[in-house]
Amino acid sequence: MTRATILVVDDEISNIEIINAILEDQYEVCFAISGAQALETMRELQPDLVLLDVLMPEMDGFEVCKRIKNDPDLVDIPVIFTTGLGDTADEMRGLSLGAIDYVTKPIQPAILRARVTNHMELKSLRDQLANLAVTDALTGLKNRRYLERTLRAECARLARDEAWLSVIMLDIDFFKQFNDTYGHPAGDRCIAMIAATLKRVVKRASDTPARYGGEEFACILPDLGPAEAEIVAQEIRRQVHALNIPHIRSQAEPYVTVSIGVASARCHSSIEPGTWITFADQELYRSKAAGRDRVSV
Ligand code: GH3
Ligand code: MG
Ligand code: MG
Ligand code: MG
Repeated sequence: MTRATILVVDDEISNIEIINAILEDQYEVCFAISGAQALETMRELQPDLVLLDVLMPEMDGFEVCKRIKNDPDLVDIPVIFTTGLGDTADEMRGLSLGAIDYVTKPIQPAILRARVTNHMELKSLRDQLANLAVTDALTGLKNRRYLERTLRAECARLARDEAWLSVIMLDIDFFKQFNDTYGHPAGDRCIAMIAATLKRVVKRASDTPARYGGEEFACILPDLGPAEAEIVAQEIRRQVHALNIPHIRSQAEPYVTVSIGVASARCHSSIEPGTWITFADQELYRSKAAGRDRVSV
């Protein structure tokens, strides 16, 4: 297991050294000596926890915390203030800004270690929960919730350069008959095998393959136009066919096949993210109507 990363922010090197000595045997400790450097390092490293000094020149810890809590990329990283300011009002202020804890200097090593351990456990549970909420249990693929969230984010990102975005929708052919013939557990195994095929083919880090619903899948393919997305879709279709999962009651082939619809457009702030799903669905319907086991773009 990789060790959790803690960012220590303090304008005094001696403080960083003290905290580092307390935590370095258990954690990956990195540091920043100003608020601006802290924000930059957080974006780069996405640490699991931040220990934040309050009194610093230029940008103080309260301001850094405010910015962290207003930044969607940083908001989930827990902040613990470590400060010489021992007053109740300061502590109240720190906690009201969204910090999860407040530790006063001089630091008691055992106390700091214990608090950090507790917060790390909570963070890990929170991460697991967040991951479960967007993961499909049968296939391990991302679920529809994640797909829709990612589609919105990608549309906004790609709209800045009016870049291409393609969405693939995929539905298993004659799957009701498959379940009727081979049973529901075999149907589940079939869904899992198709999901594995999808993961194999759709593998760029920027791609999002997902289970959209029961026996329907979708993929978000940033920066791909219609011709390139069609190649991906054909490869998925071909590889599913090549699994040679028997399906004697399929009216297309004696194997399990899939029909695919592809929607491609250059992103623009005036185009609703849902439009890609609607159009990919229409193309999917055309593939079904034309005989199944095919791709429409
Ligand atoms: P078509 O070729 O037109 O798609 O025909 P179809 O029979 O596949 O029709 P449809 O897509 O409407 O079928 C959905 C079927 O998929 C119905 C349902 O029993 C089955 N199904 C949906 N989710 C699951 C699942 O999680 N496991 C299993 N085994 N079957 C599922
Ligand atoms: Mg200071
Ligand atoms: Mg369906
Ligand atoms: Mg189907």
